[in-house]
Amino acid sequence: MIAAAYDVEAIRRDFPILATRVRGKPLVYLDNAATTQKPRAVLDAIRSYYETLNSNIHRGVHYLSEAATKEYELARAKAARFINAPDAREIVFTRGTTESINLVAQSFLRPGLQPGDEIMLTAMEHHSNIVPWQLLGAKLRVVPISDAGELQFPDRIPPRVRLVAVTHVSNALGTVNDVRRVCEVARAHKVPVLVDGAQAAPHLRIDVRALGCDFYALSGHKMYAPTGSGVLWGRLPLLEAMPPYQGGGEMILSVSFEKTVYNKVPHKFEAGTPNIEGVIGLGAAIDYLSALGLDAIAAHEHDLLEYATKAVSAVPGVRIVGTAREKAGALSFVMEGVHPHDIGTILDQEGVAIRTGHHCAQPVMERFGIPATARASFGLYNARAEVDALVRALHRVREVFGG
Ligand code: 7TS
Repeated sequence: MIAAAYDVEAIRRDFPILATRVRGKPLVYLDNAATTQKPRAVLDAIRSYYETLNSNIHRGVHYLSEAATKEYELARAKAARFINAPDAREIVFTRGTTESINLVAQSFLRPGLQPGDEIMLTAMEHHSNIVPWQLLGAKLRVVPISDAGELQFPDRIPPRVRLVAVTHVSNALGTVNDVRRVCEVARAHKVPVLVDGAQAAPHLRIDVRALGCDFYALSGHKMYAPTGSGVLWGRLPLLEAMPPYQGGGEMILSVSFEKTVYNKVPHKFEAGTPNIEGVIGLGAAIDYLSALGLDAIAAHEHDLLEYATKAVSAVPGVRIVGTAREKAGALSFVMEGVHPHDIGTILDQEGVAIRTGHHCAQPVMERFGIPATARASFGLYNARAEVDALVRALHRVREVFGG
């Protein structure tokens, strides 16, 4: 049985920071959608890189440079396997989802964009899947969501739409979107699809081939890897046809003042010295996730989310925001008569870390007619006892606010 083999207490010991005490109480870290903690395997990989391999990659003929290059490229192969990409050259290392989306906006969409062209996105996007398209001056066509927070994706795509940009999992609602269906509809209209996988990659097994998308963006730091590491996956012919995003070293084959020849994919998109230790750390995080198994992680987190949904809903005055049938990772809620920031502050006194605010998804707040929510978000190391601590702390909030 997968569930029996999933030993959350043993897993917790892999994460040194989880032993932290906050104001004399054990840390209950439920802000994983913002960033996840790092296992010792990732911390060790970074340290080992600096102690045994540190040098610049792709350019040296000496031992260290070759060894570091090998590790860096090994991480690319691991990332490709992790999302079932057909070819490791389709993995572009970026500093995260935000940069991945901006790269597609500037390099894929900007050339050839005509006045009146549209981008189709959804009412549950994070700002980083809205603003890069606005920077292009493109018209946004917004797919609505239901009161439960489910996507109401149409069967047809209007003729001026040049790209569909959709989040796989909503950071504010926890909704898991049926991205496969979105891609099917888009393909029938020959419109490419970019998937924002920032909140999906830590929780679900990602298979870009099965999804049928054209671009997939993710952030390392949300999947137990260092900050400043991330991936843009794109179909090879698309990447090959795209101009470089930034100019500099590494992305060229030859440079003269008359003519510069760009390097091949993916190096064409990795100008300058990259975040070598971040990428190597991402490789270690992928190993760690793969060893636990994405299906086992998903099953554990699903159990936790169901348990939390029941327990949090039972606190007087609490209303869950986002009640889609398919959810992962995040539980957003509001409490009658209490501002979410006050919930967050009182929870912090109890050692419970959650996020409060609009979660960089202001259109979602507008859709539900609220300024903000409190959000508990779960990771592979969270335990039911931590949900109990959250609920105890929420009762404390009620006491303080006289409920
Ligand atoms: N897309 C989604 C769906 C996200 O949740 C986030 C970050 C991003 C993109 C941007 O990722 P980055 O790594 O490039 O910053 N979301 C959150 C959050 O929910 N709380 O803090 C950051």
